[in-house]
Amino acid sequence: MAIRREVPGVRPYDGPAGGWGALRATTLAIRTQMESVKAPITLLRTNQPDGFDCPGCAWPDKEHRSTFQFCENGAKAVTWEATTKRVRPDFFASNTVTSLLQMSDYQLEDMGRITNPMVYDRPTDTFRPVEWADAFNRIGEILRGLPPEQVEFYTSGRASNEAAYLFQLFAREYGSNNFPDCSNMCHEPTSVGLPLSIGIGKGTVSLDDFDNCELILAIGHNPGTNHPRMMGTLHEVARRNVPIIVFNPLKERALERFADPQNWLEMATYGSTQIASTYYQVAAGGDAAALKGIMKALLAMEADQGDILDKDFIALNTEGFDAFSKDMDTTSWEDIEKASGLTRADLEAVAKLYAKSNATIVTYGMGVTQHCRGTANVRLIADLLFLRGNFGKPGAGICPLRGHSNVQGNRTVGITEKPSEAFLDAIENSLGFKPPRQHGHDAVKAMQAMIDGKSKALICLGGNFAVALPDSDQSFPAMGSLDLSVHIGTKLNRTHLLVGKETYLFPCLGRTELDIQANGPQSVTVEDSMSMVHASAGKLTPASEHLRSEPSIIAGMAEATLPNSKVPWTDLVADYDRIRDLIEKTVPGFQDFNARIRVPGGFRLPLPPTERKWTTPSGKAVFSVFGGVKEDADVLGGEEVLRLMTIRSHDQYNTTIYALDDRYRGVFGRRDVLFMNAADMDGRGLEHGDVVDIETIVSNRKLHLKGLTAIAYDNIARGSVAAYYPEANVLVPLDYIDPESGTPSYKSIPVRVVRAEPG
Ligand SMILES: Nc1nc2c(c(=O)[nH]1)N[C@H]1C(S)=C(S)[C@@H](COP(=O)(O)OP(=O)(O)OC[C@H]3O[C@@H](n4cnc5c(=O)[nH]c(N)nc54)[C@H](O)[C@@H]3O)O[C@H]1N2
Ligand SMILES: Nc1nc2c(c(=O)[nH]1)N[C@H]1C(S)=C(S)[C@@H](COP(=O)(O)OP(=O)(O)OC[C@H]3O[C@@H](n4cnc5c(=O)[nH]c(N)nc54)[C@H](O)[C@@H]3O)O[C@H]1N2
Ligand SMILES: [Mo]
Repeated sequence: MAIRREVPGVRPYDGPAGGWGALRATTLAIRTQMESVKAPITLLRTNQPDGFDCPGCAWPDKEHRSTFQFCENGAKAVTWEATTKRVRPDFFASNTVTSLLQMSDYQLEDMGRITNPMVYDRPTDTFRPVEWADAFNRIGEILRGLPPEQVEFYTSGRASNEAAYLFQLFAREYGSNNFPDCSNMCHEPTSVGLPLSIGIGKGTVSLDDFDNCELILAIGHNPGTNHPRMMGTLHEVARRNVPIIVFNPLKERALERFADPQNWLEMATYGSTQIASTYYQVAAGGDAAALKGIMKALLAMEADQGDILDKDFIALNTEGFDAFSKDMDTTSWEDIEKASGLTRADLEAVAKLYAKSNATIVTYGMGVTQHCRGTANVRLIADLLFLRGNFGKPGAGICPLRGHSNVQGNRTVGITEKPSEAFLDAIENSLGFKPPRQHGHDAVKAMQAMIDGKSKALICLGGNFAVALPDSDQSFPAMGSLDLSVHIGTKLNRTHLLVGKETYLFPCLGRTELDIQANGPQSVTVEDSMSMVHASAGKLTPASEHLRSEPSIIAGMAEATLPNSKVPWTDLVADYDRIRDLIEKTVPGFQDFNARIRVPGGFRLPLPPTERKWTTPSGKAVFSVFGGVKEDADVLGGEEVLRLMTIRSHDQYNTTIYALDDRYRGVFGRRDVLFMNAADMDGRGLEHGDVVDIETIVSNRKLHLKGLTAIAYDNIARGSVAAYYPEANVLVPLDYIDPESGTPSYKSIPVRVVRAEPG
């Protein structure tokens, strides 16, 4: 191979993931954000029985044990919130919003925690401090003047159960079911697809299942960065010699080799453990084809030798098998190979291993869900598991890796634009107001309504709404057309700065901070990826005396908006036990809620599939029919078309950028790169380090991103390219979504890549 030219900030990373590099990175995160005396104590309280839940990810902790689980990205999440840096009113006074908008989200958040409630002042183009009560009153006045269906209530998945529950009460008593939430951009295909297949939109495995599994298929997720505590689990599984088969267009280092910082021997010897037994670089968007290939091979083995499928399970528990297997018959190997980028032999080999395993877990993430057929993809995973009865037995099941630390809980307690009648009835009976029955907007629909001028106000419980959504060129201006925007947050981001006619910034307490209300210190609760609900109580002194808790801010707005409210807002905020009592009354599964969260580790919500009970309309688990192998129309298959995946670096938490490195992928100090396979570069006359322009080819609008540096990346599948989120969101069309779930196809955007025009 020709020697590649040097590209600044790009060099191969040869080590394992984890190990000493992770310890070094943690030290750096602490040094740049916190006083080093306070930091270790804070970190030791993460995920302890009486401490706070790590805001980093939704992977559970075994019994919330009392030893500190080292986790580099958990430490970054905690120190980022517990930072000593502050953004005070004098800062806002001396910086116009127009000037702040020139800064990146990284620079904005790195300035620290917001200390005071602020209101936008148009004549000076600055934010100025405002009294809480004045702000609430004005918001109430505006909301009372708007039709409720023109108001959007956004929830980011970090919000606690208590805050989310109050937020939906406020919106529903006001009269809106508009609940765009980050889950709509994330695991909505799980929330929509799994109920159709198994009766509930949640994963079915527990941590114990990982001790008993005989095979793991890991599809479309990057745990070394995004679910770092899962690496401890995978490390143990790999050391039991259990095969872990990975499907991912990118070779992610942590899935190849990982050194567990908890393992002193590995650390002392600079050793590491191989994680993936086999790594298949499936094409972006090719998972449906790959899954169908594995199942087609399995059905062929059954026809040949019998005893491959769990026929009792299929007969007793499922329906739809015949239509499903006919669909496998009519799907050709040629189509499967072309769409998946894998060979028939590869997929037959996986089928053989799968047939040998008595207990299989499939784990999956955004690589599966953020596609035009994300829901159908998720259902294929359930189908695969049905074939060998991998539900309701130890060591087996489905494991969606949730995103935000409480995104699953938010859904459980009522953040949904399509509430069930039963839930609305329970609200009506317990609270005495009539919630609206008409379904509302999800995230994409909310933004579309804002673009069309049909929605006039947006209230955000956390998050970075406009930046996280697709098509920034349309989404950003839509924010400016609002009559009212309100942001409850901890740090400044660009969505906050896209001011409407009136805009409020409400700084809130974070997870790590002490929350004292009328009846004393409060705790909140969260639900992890495995449906365990447990308490979280912050201990640190709040970043400023002016901060309020999320429940208290929501109650303040609600009281000011709804003078005749039936909800006892002040009482509820005085003691969060009372909010939990209401949750218990209105949401199934929370019996003795307050008693059960006082037990360390909390409790598990009911998961009927673990007992082979299927709460589908027919009472059976349901096979799906995918039809074909492609996720979108044929026109998109031309030779020059590449599939763009928008991904997270190792130094970011969604739109929060902690630093500019992506250590395991060998990118340092920059994010303006496009990962490309060398053969795809050759085919376009491109060289490593060339500056390129990218154009999306599925939109009526011209979506362009100019000036990324293309890097020849040996670890990416041919035909797939990758760039960082959120910089690449300008390329994602707002209407290029999975019609079943509404989730944008962030991971498979058909694009053309050309050398940048000089000048
Ligand atoms: N440190 C950190 N932790 C996080 C987050 C964070 O940003 N930073 N975000 C949180 C949130 S909200 C979420 S949702 C999760 C996200 O966690 P993940 O699900 O891991 O999300 P991503 O990093 O977006 O992408 C995952 C992987 O999908 C692969 N991929 C892309 N397209 C395809 C495809 O078509 N097929 C297959 N098989 N693979 C594909 C990419 O190569 C990448 O390795 O993490 C949560 N935890
Ligand atoms: N192109 C592309 N786009 C994507 C994705 C992708 O993979 N590719 N992923 C999508 C996914 S999976 C998700 S989940 C969304 C994420 O979308 P969001 O949830 O909207 O985004 P975040 O970046 O997590 O929000 C960060 C902000 O949350 C606020 N915050 C932090 N802590 C707290 C707190 O304790 N309380 C409150 N109230 N606020 C707090 C801070 O002000 C911070 O600026 O993005 C989606 N967008
Ligand atoms: Mo997410």
